[in-house]
Amino acid sequence: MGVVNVTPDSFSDGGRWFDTTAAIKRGLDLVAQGADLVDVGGESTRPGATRVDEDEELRRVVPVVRGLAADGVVVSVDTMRASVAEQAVAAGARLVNDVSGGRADPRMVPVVAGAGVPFVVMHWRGQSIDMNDRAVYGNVVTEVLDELRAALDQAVAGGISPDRVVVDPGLGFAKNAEHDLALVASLGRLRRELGRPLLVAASRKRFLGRVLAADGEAAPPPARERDAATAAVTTLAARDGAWAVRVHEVRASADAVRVVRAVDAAGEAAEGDR
Ligand code: PMM
Repeated sequence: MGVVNVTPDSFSDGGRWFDTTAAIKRGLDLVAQGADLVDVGGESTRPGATRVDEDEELRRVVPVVRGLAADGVVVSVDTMRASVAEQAVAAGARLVNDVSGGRADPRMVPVVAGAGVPFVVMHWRGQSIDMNDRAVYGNVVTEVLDELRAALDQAVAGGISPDRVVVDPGLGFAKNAEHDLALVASLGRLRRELGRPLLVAASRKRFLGRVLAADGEAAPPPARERDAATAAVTTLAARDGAWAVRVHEVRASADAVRVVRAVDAAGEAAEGDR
């Protein structure tokens, strides 16, 4: 899943694809790099971000979704607003990715249920403005599992078919670097225990900057220099059977997935020979 943030202020690529034509071109580039789907969002969720208003979000997102869908791209819409999800689906989006897992807008679950499209339910503890204050866990893996299961149950109770729900641990959302690393170490467990396809969105996130800075106590590299680190997480996610990874640069991650697949196939063939 390639990312197109139609925002002036996303932490990793804010402002780069802010006009409609540039954003559509970026989406097509990501497909050329190997993306199977493109996630279009118009609201930054970086820690401390304040919310964009609804009209502005619609203005940013809908024409990009329409343009990419018209070019045959499978588009997901990254939004916490039911109205944006609704209009994006009408413009051709085939999946709704809601970082709040249906909690920010009470109309989201019924709208997605009515549209009959897949729904990404992410682990979320509240809006970005103060989410770092909620990064408090006894055991991050079991708590994220329990809270994700509750959000999944709520989506299903609201009419979304269970086989249309994708789950996501929400790396960096109300989590510090240690929490994110513990969750990455437990992707296989999350997938098995939740029994749903798993989306992993580590791309360029703070915890990777922290890991890269840890040697020699240097400052973290800027977000755009974290793509190799992102591909490392993609390798782990692919090994753990993730359904998709959400990334800003697709090529390295698509290659990583191909290598994991080839190694797994070779491993199975070798097992068969024994
Ligand atoms: N992270 C961001 C935005 N959308 N969607 C899902 N499902 N999971 C995530 O972890 C997620 C997301 C924030 O990252 P960005 O600003 O680099 O897009």
